[in-house]
Amino acid sequence: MQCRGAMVLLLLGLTEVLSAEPPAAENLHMLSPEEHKAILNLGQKVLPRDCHEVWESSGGQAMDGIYLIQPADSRISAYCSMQDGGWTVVQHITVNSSVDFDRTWEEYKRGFGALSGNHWLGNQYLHQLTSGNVRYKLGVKLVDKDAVTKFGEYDPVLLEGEEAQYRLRLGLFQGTAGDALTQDTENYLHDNQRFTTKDRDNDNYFQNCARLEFQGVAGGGWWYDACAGANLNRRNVIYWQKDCNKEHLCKYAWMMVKPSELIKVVKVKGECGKDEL
Ligand SMILES: *[C@@H]1O[C@H](CO)[C@@H](O)[C@H](O)[C@H]1NC(C)=O
Ligand SMILES: [Ca+2]
Repeated sequence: MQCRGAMVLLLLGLTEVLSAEPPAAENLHMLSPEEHKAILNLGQKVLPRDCHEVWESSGGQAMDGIYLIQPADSRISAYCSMQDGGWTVVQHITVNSSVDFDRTWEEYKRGFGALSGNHWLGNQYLHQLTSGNVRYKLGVKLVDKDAVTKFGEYDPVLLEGEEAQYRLRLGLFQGTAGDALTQDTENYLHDNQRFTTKDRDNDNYFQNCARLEFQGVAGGGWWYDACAGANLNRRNVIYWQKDCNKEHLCKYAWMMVKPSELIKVVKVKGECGKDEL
């Protein structure tokens, strides 16, 4: 029995070498085996950079679902929402779902949850997506308990690297939702804040905002100020200023990115380039 098992493993190993399978996605922990088989571009050798590229190369015909992408060095799988030019989903939450958003720095870095459902794609990958030569924008979609949908976008968006504690940099807002990240009537500003988790306090409050509880549930990781005018990672209340809060309940939220229609302006030495961020 043991011997046969070893033989099968050996053969499997050999097949892998012969067919030169591309390396697996880095975030296999966010996929069940069934979901892994259901990846829509499994086996594609040269991977698209993001979901927008999938959409573009399919002539706008690609279906919603899980795709392999390669934003920079990392091969990952991500959920693609194909309406409106192909968004790469970086966060999805259903209020009171069983996925716990009260996670560590390392979990927020590499992602958690299930890609086809509630999840955080990972700060490292959001950084890779937004820090290249392509200018990205951030989309936020909110659905309240009466199924009224609001939308907002920030153009551009940049997530700085881990050495900068994944600081968030946002541009101009437009949308049907309020702007809860660069403007806040409660004087909390999320733009330009570093990321905070229960085990890494980078916020502007004397305690750790990610540890503050509401009805026994901690806030989860976020770009806290001191603390929040918006927080989409508190599992029991989706919070977005006046659009979603404990009086006006929301059921779902999504955060997603796609390339901007505008060109990224990169500062060039000796030229009079303007760094828009
Ligand atoms: C989520 O659960 C809390 C606590 O049980 C409840 O008060 C709240 O209404 C729920 N939220 C929604 C949108 O159903
Ligand atoms: Ca603090």
